[in-house]
Amino acid sequence: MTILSDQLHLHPDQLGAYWMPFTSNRQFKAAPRMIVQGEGMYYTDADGRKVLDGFSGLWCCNAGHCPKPIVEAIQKQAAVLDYCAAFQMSHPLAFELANRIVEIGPKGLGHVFYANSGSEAVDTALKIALAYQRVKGEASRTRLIGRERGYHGVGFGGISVGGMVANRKMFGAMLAGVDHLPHTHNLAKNAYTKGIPEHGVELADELERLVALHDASTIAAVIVEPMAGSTGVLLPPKGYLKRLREITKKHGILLIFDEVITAYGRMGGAFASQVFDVVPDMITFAKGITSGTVPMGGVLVSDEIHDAFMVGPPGAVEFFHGYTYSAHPLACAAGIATLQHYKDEDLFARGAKMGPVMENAVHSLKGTKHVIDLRNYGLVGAVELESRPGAPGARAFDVYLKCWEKGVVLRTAGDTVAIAPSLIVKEDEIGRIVTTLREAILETA
Ligand code: PXG
Repeated sequence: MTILSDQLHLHPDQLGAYWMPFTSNRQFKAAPRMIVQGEGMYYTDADGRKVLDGFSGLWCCNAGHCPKPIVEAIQKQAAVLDYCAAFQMSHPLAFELANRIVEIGPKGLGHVFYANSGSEAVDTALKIALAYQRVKGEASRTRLIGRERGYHGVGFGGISVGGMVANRKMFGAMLAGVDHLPHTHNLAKNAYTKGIPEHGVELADELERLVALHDASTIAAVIVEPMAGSTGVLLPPKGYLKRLREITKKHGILLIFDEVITAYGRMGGAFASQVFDVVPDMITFAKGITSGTVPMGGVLVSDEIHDAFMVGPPGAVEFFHGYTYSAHPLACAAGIATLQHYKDEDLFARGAKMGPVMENAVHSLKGTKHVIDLRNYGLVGAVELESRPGAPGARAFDVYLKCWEKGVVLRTAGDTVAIAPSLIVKEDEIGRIVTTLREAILETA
């Protein structure tokens, strides 16, 4: 059936062709939540209703929806250079954006390898890690270490090092030689912590146990999210990331921070690495680099790793990896305009300034029915609800649907409801998000 592009209300028969990702397709298609426009903090749905976006799209629209300078840069670029081959040739915007990313990143990470999503960025970083160990003459270092409850996208590399059972169990053996650190979520000790939890630094020492088991000479890299987002906003215990850095360094193991969510203002700075003062060997990014406007991802790589590849005959390809759309001109134009916009509007500082507002608002939910924990850092809040017996995630999803009906969109991870508004959010909007959430929780069985 042909659908007219200006048709807002689709017939149920028209909904079947699109198999939606990470979605309860039948639930959605019975009562679609169809968005037709975005502006600032708000979506407009197909009924013309304004919905407050409390989740920056999916942790990505850090500058809000359709910011004018970014929109204009994309429009302009589309008419000037639509595409240019990514291999053995390039265009100036790719270099300009790389320089800008390096400029705001941690010292010593001087190179950018582009991808088109967080998943591709993760697989790229894992491949760089393996190839680096090999070019350095340590080809026995083939193991990759992830963490339970980690999310690193949906490529085979990402699900292998990831630690979410639903994302792994259907897909066979995945990558060989992967092991996992324990997750750091500890309600018994850290419930209702404001900011960084006090207990759990010793969980980083589990890496020593894995080294003792496998031997350092077999381990290429460790990958963790500085703050695990998708599995329910799990913050690093005090001293944990520093300890991981010390242990990886001691054993010649690379440390990769997956900053797909935490980069570009979410934690109150350009990268969580800077906010937490721990410099890894590589950082993966995506989402906020273009404020969600055009797909883009990438890996920020240390000089040491990059330089190790720059050997051999000058005409040789140094790294056999890349995508047709690596450094796509539209994405680069969007990225440059986005970083400029963050700077012009001082949005990282604005996000940091709103952090205490988020903290107070989220922790005001203490004592509300079903609530068993409240967490926050930067412009992120999380409300963990007690699961219904035998139905994990169901209660939070009901709350999500009630919030949608009330005109606020959030996101669930299991029975945790996550809040992550754009960096442009105002105090009263944070207030409205939390008030709506409280009402929705109280109305939920
Ligand atoms: N790494 C991390 C840390 C992520 O959060 C990815 C990799 C994969 O990115 P792509 O662009 O391939 O999707 C992500 C993505 C949620 C949610 O509800 C989180 C993500 C995506 C969609 C929903 O928390 N993170």
